[in-house]
Amino acid sequence: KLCVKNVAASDQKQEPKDVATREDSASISSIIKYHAEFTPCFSMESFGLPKAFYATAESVRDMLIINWNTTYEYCEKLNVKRAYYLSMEYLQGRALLNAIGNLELSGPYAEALEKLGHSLEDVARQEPDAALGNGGLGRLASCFLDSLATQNYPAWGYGLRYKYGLFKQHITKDGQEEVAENWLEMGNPWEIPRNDVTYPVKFYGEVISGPDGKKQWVGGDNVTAVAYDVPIPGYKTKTTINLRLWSTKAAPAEFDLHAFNTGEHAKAYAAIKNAEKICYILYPGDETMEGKSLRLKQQYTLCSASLQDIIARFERRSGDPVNWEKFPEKVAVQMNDTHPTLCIPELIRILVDVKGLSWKEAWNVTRRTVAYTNHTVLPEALEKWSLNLIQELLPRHVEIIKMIDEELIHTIVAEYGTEDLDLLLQKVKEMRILDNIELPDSVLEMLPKSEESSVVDHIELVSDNETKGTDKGDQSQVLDTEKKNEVTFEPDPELPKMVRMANLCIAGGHAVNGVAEIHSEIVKNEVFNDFYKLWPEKFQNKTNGVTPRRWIRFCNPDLSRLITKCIGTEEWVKNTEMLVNLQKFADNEDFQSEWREVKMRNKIKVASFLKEKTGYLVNPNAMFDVQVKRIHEYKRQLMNIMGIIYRYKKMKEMSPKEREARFVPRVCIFGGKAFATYVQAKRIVKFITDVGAIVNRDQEIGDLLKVVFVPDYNVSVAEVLIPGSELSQHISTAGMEASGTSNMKFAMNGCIQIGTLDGANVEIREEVGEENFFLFGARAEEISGLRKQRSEGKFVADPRFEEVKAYVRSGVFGPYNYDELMGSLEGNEGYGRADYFLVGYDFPSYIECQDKVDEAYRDQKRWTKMSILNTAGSYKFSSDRTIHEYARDIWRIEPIVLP
Ligand code: T68
Repeated sequence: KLCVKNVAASDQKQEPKDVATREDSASISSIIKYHAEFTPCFSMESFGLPKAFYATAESVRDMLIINWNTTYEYCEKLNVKRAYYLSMEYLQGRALLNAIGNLELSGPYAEALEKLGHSLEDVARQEPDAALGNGGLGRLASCFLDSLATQNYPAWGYGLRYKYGLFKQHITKDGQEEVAENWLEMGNPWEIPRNDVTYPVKFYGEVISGPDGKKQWVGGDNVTAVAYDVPIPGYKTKTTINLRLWSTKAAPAEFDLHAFNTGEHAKAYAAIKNAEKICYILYPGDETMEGKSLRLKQQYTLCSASLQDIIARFERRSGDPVNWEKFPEKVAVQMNDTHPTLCIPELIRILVDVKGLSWKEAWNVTRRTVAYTNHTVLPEALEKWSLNLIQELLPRHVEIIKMIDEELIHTIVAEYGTEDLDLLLQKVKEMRILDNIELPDSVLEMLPKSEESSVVDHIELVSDNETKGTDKGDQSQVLDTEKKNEVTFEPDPELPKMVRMANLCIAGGHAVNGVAEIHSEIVKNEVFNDFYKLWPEKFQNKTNGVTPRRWIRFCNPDLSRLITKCIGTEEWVKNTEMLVNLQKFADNEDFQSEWREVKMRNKIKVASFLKEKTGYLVNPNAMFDVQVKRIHEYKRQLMNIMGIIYRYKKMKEMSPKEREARFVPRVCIFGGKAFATYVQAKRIVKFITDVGAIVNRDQEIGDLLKVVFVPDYNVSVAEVLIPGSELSQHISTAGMEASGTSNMKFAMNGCIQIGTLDGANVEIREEVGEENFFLFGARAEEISGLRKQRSEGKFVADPRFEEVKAYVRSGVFGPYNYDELMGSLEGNEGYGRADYFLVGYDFPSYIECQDKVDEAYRDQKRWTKMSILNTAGSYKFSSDRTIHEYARDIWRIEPIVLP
C-alpha cells in the first residue's frame, strides 16, 4: 500500500481501485516520504520545499502512470482511430495542482503535506513552468491536450523536448533582458524517458535510383530521436493521454571512436554535440519566420520521429500484409500551423520508399490523413523555406515537394483552362508551392504551343509581399513595398528559390482551418482565396477555446466555489454551457456582493504579487486594468500606454477635486515578452517601465494612477493575474489577431474587455452581449482603405493624439529617442507605411471608450452585472467545445469509455 513503485512494477495491470486505497492523506504522506527518501532527484538532508515538490510530484506521477497505461492498452485493444496533434510548441505551465485537481485529490494532498510541514500551495510554487512555447499557439496546444483527455478522446500530442524553453525576462533600467531558463536543471518528475522508443532521423546525404528504379536516400548523418512521455490526465476521468516529446542524441554509429583514441576529442564529440543541439532551445520568435537550418532540423525531427512512431503503431495493429488504405481510418494528423509541414513529404517518403506504395497510393493516404490549422495572416509569419536549404538537408523531400507542386499545377490548369493564359499563369505563379522556379516539363507541354508558350513576359502582378530581412523594427517599411513583378517562370538568380509551406499544407491535407470566425473568413476570402475557390470543401473554422480547468476551476477556486453554489453542481467544469445559468443571478444583490468579494480577494493576491515582483504597492480598491500578451506592434501596447499618458496629463492639469471626480483610480498592469531581436517591441517595454517610474512616484497623483510592468509573464503569472483583473485589453488592429485566447480566459474570470472587432473578440462580444463589452476602433474591412488614406497623405490626426506625442517628446518620461519610438506615428510623409497599425486612427475612439469604462466602473452594481454576464457568456470558449468540433469535422474520432 505504501510503496507505489513496487505495486506498479509487480502488477502493471492492477485495477485502478487499488489507487483508491491510497487516497487518504495518511497514505499519501507515506508515499511522499517514500519518494523523498528513495527517488534520487535530490541529495538534500532536510525535507525542504524543493524536495517536497519532487517527492509529491513523483507520488502523483505514479497514479498518472496507472491511468496512462490503462488508457493506452485500452486504445490498442480496441484499435480505435487516434488523432495526433503535432506541434513545435506546448506551453504547459506547472503540472502539480492541475494533476492533483484532476485526480480530485486536492484535499487529501493538502492535508498530507500539512502533516509533513508544508502547504500544498508553497510546494506547488516550487515547480518551474514548462515553457516549451512562445504564446497563444503553444498554450492552445496545451489546452487541447487537457480537453482531449477530459473528453476521453483517443489522441496523443507530439512535440520536442527543448532543454531550454522560452527565455526568462528580467526588467532592468534598460528594458528587457533575456536570460536562458534551464527548466530541466533539477530533473522533470513528469516525464518518462523511453530509451526503448527511438528512431533514426537522417539529414544530408543524396538520392540515388536503386536497381529496381526506386529512389533511395543514402549516406548522410543520422541522429537518434528518443521519446520522453508526459502523461496528461483528464479531469474526473481515468483517461490519461500521452504527450510524446522527442529529444535527440547521436546515433550509436556516429561516435568516432577512432578520432577519440587518437586524441582528436573535439572531432569525436562533434557528432554528439550536433545531434544534441537540435533540441537544445526553443526558437523564441512568435509571428516571425526565421529561415535557419537548425529550426528546419527541429521541424523535421518532430515530423520524422512522430510519423515513424505512428506508422509503427499502425503496423503493429494491422494484419499481414498491411492494408495502407486503412491508414487514414486509424490515424488523423493535425499540424499546428505550418511548422510541421514536412509531415507531408515525410509520410509520402516513408510510404513510397520504405513501404513500397505507388506515388498515387501514398499521395492519397497522405491527403486523407493530414490537416492544417492556420494561426496567422501576418505575412512575416507565413513560412517559406529556401529550397536550397531543404535540398541540402533533405534531398529526397525536395523531389517529393516538386512532385506535389507539379500535381498542384496540373489541378490549377484543369481548373482555369488554357484559354486565358494570362490568368492561368498568374494563378499558377501565386498558388504553386515553389517560388522562383521554372515550370515542370509536364506543365509546359500542356500549354498552347504558340510563340508565347515559352511562358515568360507580359503578365504583371503584385508580388506576395516578399519580406526580406527579419528586423521587425523595419518591418512596416518592408511590408509597404508592393513591388510590381514581371511574371516569368525563368528563375531570377538574384532571388532565392523558396518553398511556401502553407501552400504545401493546403494541397497536401484534407482540411484547413482558421481559429476564429473572422480569421477563417479572412483565410478563405483573402489570404488563401485562390485555394478556397479550388477546394471550398477543405476550408473550415474552429474557434479556439481554453480549458476551464486550469483557467477557472484551479486558478480561481473562490469564484469556482461561488459558481458551483449558484448553479448547484460542479458539472459546469466539464460542461461550460451550464455557466449560462449565471445570467439569472446577474442582478441579484446578494450574489453580486459575493461576486465582488471574490474579485477583491483575488485583487489582493495580485497586489501582493506585484509588490513581490516589482516593489510597487498598489491599492486593491482601484480598478485593475490589464494587458498581458506577447509584445507586438499589432497588439498595440503602444496605444494602451499612450492612453495612460493622456490620462496622466489630464490629471496633472486638474485640481485634486476635479481629477477625482473625473477619473476612476486605476492600476494599469502590463506583461509580456518581446522577441529578442524585435527592436521596436523592446523599445515599447522600456517605455512602459519608464512611464511607470514617473507616474508611480508622482505624489500628486497617488493612487489615482499606477503603471506596472510585471516581469516574466508566463502561464503561472497569468494564473495569478487573470482572476484578479477587472478590465482586460484586446486592442489589436482589426484583422491582425487571428483569435487571441487570453480574451477567453479573462471573460471566464468575470473580467470585462475593451477591444476591437478582431479575432475571437467578435464572438465573445456576441456571447456576453454588446452592452457588456467596450468596443472601439476601425473594423477589419476598413483597414486597407485607412492605410491607403495615410499613404496618400490624407490622414488628419486627432489633437489629443498630437498632444500625447508632444508630451512624450517634451521629455517627461526621460530623454527618449522620440523618432525611434514614435516616429512611425508621425504625419503622413516620409515613413513609408507610416502608422501601419493605425494607432493614430483608433486613438480617439480608444480614449473615449476608456471614459465609458470609468463611468461603468463608478456604478459597481452595473459593473458587477457586466462581470457576471462575461463569465456566463464565456461558456462557448471552452477548448472542450473546440476539440469536439475538430473530432467531429476533421479527425472523425470518437470518445472512448474506459472500463
Ligand atoms: C497565435 N499565434 C495567434 N504564434 O497570434 C493568436 N508563430 O491570435 C491565436 O489565438 C493563437 O495563435 C492560437 O491560435 C502564435 O502564438 C506563435 O507563437 C508562433 C511561434 C512560432 C512561429 C510563428
